[in-house]
Amino acid sequence: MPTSADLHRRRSAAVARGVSSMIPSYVSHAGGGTMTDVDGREWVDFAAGIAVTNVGNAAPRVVEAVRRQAERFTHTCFMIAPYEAYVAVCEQLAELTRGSFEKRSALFNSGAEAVENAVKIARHATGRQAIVVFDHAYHGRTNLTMALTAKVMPYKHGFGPFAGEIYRVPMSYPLRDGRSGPEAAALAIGQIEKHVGANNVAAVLIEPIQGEGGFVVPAEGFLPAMAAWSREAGAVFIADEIQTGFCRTGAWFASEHEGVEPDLITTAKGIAGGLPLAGVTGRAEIMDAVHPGGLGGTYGGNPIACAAALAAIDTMRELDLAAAARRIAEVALPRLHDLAAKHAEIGEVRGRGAMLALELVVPGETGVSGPVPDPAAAAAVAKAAHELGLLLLTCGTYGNVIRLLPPLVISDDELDRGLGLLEQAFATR
Ligand code: PLZ
Repeated sequence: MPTSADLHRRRSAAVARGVSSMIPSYVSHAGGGTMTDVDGREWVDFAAGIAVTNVGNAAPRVVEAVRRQAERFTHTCFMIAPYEAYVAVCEQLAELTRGSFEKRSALFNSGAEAVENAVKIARHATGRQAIVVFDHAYHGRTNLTMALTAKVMPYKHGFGPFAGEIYRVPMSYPLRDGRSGPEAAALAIGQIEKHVGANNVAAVLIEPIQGEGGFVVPAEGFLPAMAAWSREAGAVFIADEIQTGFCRTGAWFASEHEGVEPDLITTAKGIAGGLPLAGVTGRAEIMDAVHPGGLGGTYGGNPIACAAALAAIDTMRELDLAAAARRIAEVALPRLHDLAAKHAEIGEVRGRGAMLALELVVPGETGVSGPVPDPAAAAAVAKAAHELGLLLLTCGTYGNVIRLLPPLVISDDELDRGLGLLEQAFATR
């Protein structure tokens, strides 16, 4: 097998520079809570491929389902010749998402594509154009979703012009705005009414816990207030659960924690154990407002990806991975709080279930938007972690947040090892 160094040389001559990788090691195999590189080194996985392999990498049921489906047929295009697995995934999405109303789903390939389609559907159903998004939001890298995404570097820099009729309002960010949920919602709503007008809003689009933007958990009451305002305004309330979905936060979907029933929800990542699949699910009258043939794509709801999703969902049910995510929080949070007590640069420990974060700041310094972010410290901790064999990601508008996203099937021993490496990374960086 070629070494990582060999592969890196080949890569430099063949792969575009714009596509970068966090670590210089190439993967050989992965499963449970670990990944092994081609040089034979084992890593503890606190990344899960950015919240994708919730059921673990190469999860046995997923592997078997993929193999079986690949042997029967690999592709027909659902718009040409339909098949059961697509229908079954849509049935599962209706069952697993909140709300006792009639639901419909459509399947796509990536998170960004799901978000684009949710926007298309909301605009079509309401006959309105304006889309409200939030500070620190991340919704993808396609042209429309770049416009919906807040952060310029690296996502938007030099890639404009961007799509129109997108309006950004402040997000509830307890560490930085000090506002209660209802206060933060009042501020956002005031701006929408002033700058957009309630009657022009097609959709309010929000991540119930922001992912790339910094694992920002809005203050209690913010999401319900935004959902209620949306309903009142006749706008579609869309929860982007692409990163938070499929048991990640200790529930099937993060909007459940505050009893919010989104009109539409976008899913991807964890849905199919690593195969590319995404969905838009929601109220039948909104979804079905679109004319036949108005939604689609060559690969959307590919049969192998759908088979993988059904197996992944089975696994989540049978192993009760929502409970596993809550248990990861129970084990990790005390350790993270202890770490924060030792390292003054940890300004906040936050998150839900197996979506946990440490926000790093300059101790004792406050700027216009709260504690001064320390992205250099986050980068140094991540680098030290990588040297120690821990796959650890950063995130945040300011790049100063360390995030923990282990596969939900990580063993107690692997979790303990990973947390130990994180502690060591803080001590040695
Ligand atoms: N919505 C909430 O988290 C993807 C992006 C990583 P795609 N997040 C990881 C990167 O740098 O590209 C994401 C998300 C939320 C939408 C998306 C987009 O999903 O499957 O990457 O298109």
